[in-house]
Amino acid sequence: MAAVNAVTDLTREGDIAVLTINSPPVNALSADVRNGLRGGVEQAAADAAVKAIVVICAGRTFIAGADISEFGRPSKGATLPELQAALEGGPKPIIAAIHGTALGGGFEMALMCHYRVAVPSAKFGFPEIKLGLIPGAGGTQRLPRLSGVENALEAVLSGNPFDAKQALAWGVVDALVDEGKLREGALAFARKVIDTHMPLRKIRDLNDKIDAARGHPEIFDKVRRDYARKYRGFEAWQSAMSAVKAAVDLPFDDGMKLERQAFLDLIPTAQSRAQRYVFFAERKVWKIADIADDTETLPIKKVGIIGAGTMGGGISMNFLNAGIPVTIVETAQEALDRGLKIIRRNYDNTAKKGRMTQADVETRMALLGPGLKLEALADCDLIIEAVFENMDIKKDVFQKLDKIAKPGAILATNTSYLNIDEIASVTARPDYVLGMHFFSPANVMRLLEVVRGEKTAKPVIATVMHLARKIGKIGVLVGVCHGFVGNRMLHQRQREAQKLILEGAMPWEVDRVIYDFGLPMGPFAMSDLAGLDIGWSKETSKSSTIREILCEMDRRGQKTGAGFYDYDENRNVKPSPVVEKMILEFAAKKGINRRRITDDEILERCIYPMINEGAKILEEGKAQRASDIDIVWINGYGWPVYRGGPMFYADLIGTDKVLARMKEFEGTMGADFKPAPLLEKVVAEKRTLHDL
Ligand code: 3H9
Repeated sequence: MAAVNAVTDLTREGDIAVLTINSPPVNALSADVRNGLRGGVEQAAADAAVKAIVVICAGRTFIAGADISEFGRPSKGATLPELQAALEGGPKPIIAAIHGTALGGGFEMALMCHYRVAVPSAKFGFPEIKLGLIPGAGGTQRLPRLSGVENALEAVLSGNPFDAKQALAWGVVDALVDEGKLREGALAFARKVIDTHMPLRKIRDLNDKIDAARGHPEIFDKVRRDYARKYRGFEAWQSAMSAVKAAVDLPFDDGMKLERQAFLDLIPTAQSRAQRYVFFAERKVWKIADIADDTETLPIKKVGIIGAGTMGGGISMNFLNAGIPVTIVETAQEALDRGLKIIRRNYDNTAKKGRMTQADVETRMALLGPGLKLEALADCDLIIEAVFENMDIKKDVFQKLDKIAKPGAILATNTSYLNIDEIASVTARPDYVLGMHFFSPANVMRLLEVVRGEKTAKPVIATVMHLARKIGKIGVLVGVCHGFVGNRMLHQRQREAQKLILEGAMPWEVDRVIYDFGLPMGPFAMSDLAGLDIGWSKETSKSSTIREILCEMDRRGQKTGAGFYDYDENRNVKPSPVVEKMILEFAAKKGINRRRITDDEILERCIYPMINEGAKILEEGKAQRASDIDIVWINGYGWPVYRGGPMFYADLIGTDKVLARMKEFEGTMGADFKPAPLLEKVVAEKRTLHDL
C-alpha cells in the first residue's frame, strides 16, 4: 500500500487501482482529502498498468461533505476545477464506492466520477441548505441531469437525504452491491467496465432530463410556493432555486459558474455563519466539562410518569416512540382515561397522515401501562413527575416516591421554575434527583433542559443525557435557578413586552416586530396560545395589570376565543379594538404619557435584556457555554436558526452595541437594564461571549 498523503492510500488489485480515503470521523472533504484524491487519481491515471480506479472510504461513511470548519478560511487544497479535471476529465474510468452517507461535497465528488456503486444502506443528499448554503461543486447541475429537475429541486431545497433504492431508480448509482461487500462489489463493477469497454460516462453530457424541463417555468413556481412558508426569513433557498434553474437554462459550464458564485456569495453571509455555528453547537451540548464521555450509564428499561395531563402524556410518547415501556399514573380514573385517550388520538392522527402504520400505533399503546397509585411505579428505573407546578405538592410526591421507587431509580421533575435542590432535599437520594424540563408539546419540541441539582450524581446526569439522545431530544445541561435557562431569559422579554404596551405600543405591534425578526410568534400571541389565566385566580384578581383585566373580562386566550387578540371560530386572529381601548384607558388611569415607540426600540427592549440575562446565566455557571443557551432558544422557543440564537446574535451585532443600549435604557428606565458584569467584561476585554 502506498500512501498518497496522510489521509489517502493507493493500492492495486491487478489492473484496478483502489484509492482509499481515511479521514475520520466522517471523511470530510478537507484540503488534505482533496489533495489526496486529486494526487491519487492522477498517480493511478499515469500508471500504464491501471485500467480503472475505484475510490472508496474507510470508516463509518463515504465523504459526508465539505469540511464545514474550513469555510471562510483560506484553503490550501486542490480547487474544485482541479478536482473535476482529475476525476471527470481523467482518462480512465473512475468508480465511486459508497457506504454510509454521501452528502454535500462528498455526493458531488461521487457525481464527478464516471460510475457509482453503493451498498443498500447508503444515503445521498445535499444538506447544504441547512447550513445556509447551496451545493458548490456541481450538485445543482449534475443531479437534475440524472433525477430530473423536480426531484433535484426537492433534494436541494429540502436538504433531506434519499436512500440507495431511490438513487438506483434515478441512475444516481449504477449498481447496488451486497451490504458489507462494498470493496468486492466495486472491484467487480470495475472489472465489468474494463472488460466490456464501458465508456467514460460524464453526467455533464446527459441532457434528456434537462431538455424535458425546458419551457416549464411552472415547475419552479410550484416549488417557490411550497417552500415560501417553510423558509420564511431564510435567504439561501432562492439561490438554490436559481442554481437548479441555471442547469435548465444555461450550458453546463455556465451553470457551474453560476452555482459556484452563488455558493461563494453565501459563505460569508450572517445566515450561513449562524447556521454553520448551530451545526457545531448542537453537537457540543453533549459534552460535559466534568463528566467523561465514557461515564457508565444506568440501564433505563422502564419509565414512570406521574400526571397524565398534556405534559405527562406528551412526555410518555417520547419513550413509547423509542420502544421503552411507560407506566403513567394519575390520581383519578377519569383523568387517567382522558390522558390515555389523548395519547391514542395523537398516534391515530399521525397514522391517518401516513407517518406511522396502525400496527406502530398498537405497538406503542401496548407499551403503555396505566396506574392510579404511585406504587405502580415501584419497578421503574426512571420516574418523571409532571404534576401541578406547586412546591408543596411536588415535595409531597417526592417524599412518597422516594419510599416506593426501587433503590437506584432516578427521580426527575418536569418543573419549569421550582428549585430542584429543595425538591431533592425531601428524599433520601438527592444524588438520584434532577430536572427533566420538557417543552410543550413535549412529544414534538426537541429541547430537553436537563437540570443538574447540587447533589445530582454524575452517572445520573450521563444517563439522562444519553436517554435524551435516544428519544430524539437535544439535551442541554443547565443549573438550578428560577426558570433555568430558557424561561429565565423569556421572563425578561415578557416583562419588557408588557411595559411596552403600557408605554405606547400595541400588542400586535410588538408581536409583528418579533415575528419579523423570525420567531414563530410574538409574546402576546404566545400568551394567548398558552392561556392568560395560568396562575391567575378570580378571587385574588385586582385589575392591577392588563393581563388581569383581560382574564376578568373572560378573555383568557385562544381557548376562550379572545385574549390580547380576537379569534374567530377558525382561530383566525385579528387585533382587538376592545383591547386597544382598554389598554389606552388603563395607561391613562396610571398617568402614563403614551409615546410612539419605534420597531427598533421594541426589538432592542425585548432582546437585549435576554442577552444580558444569558450573560448572567453564564457567569453563574448555570449553562456550560454560550452556544448551549442558543440551542435552548432555537429548539425550545423557535428562535430562527438563521440568527444563531441570542448569544450568537449578540456577538454578531456587537456586544459593545448591546451594552451601550442597555446603559442608555438603564439611565432612563432603571434597574431592569442593569448590565451583567460579564457583558461589561467581554466588551472591556474585546472578547466575545463565545470565546469565554
Ligand atoms: C458542503 O459539502 C458544501 C459543498 O457543496 C461545496 C464543496 C466545495 N465538516 O454528526 P456527528 C463532525 S457543505 C466538518 O456527531 P453522526 C462533527 O462535528 C457540507 N466536521 O455524527 C462531529 O464532530 P465531533 C455538507 C464534520 O454519525 C463528528 O464529525 N455536509 C462534518 O451522527 C461526527 O458527526 C453536511 O452538512 C463536516 N461536513 O452523523 C453533512 N460532518 O465528534 C454534515 C460531521 O467533534 N454532517 N462533522 O462532535 C452530518 O450530517 C452528520 O455528521 C453525518 C454523521 C450524517 C455525516
